[in-house]
Amino acid sequence: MRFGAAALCLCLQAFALLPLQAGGQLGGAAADQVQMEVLHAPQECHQKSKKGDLLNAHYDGYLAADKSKFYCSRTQNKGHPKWFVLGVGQVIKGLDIGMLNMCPGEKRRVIIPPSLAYGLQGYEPAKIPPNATLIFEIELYAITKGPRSAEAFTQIDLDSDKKLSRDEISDYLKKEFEKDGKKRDPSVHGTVLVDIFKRNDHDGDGFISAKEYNVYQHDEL
Ligand SMILES: [Ca+2]
Ligand SMILES: [Ca+2]
Repeated sequence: MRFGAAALCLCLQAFALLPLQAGGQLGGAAADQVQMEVLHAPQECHQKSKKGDLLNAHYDGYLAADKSKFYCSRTQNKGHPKWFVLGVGQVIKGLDIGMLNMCPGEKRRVIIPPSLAYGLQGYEPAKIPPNATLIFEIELYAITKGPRSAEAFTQIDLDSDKKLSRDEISDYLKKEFEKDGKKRDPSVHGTVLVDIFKRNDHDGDGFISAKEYNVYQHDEL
């Protein structure tokens, strides 16, 4: 990974979580590098994102060619930041690479070659043309242990009844937010909590079961 060369220092904002699309053809060396530029680094960083972590982030995506914006997470899902697991192919490869070792509160610009994005085919639903280099601007809000972690589940499940209540997750979030010491609008807590249930409480019973929580791997709980 190289940090931003020249070019592309326009006032771009970028970063998108679109469904992974096949078609990226991995080819030569330099053309397959993700370039990153830290736009804002928090004063303190107690934790850096790693593969398998569950990240909460906002992002905008731009086409490098004409700087047009093709995606903005802030205009979706009532402005709630997106949740996704890093490094498992939930996002395009370039983002799985470009969001590694990131601190909560950090803003980063990532430039992704087509081979690590939507390749020669492009991605029509998002109006991404063939062979497009993409630019994302990412703001990372929170890092939590990913859903693969049985340890994370038992940590949150204070009464050990093998399901996570709203209060338990609320407590957990409070602690996570305290850890990075970042000032947040009080509404963020509620917003994140609602998001978690929306994404995980599939049967709508108000609890996140071990099975619901452990979406990506089923052999740990
Ligand atoms: Ca519980
Ligand atoms: Ca449930």
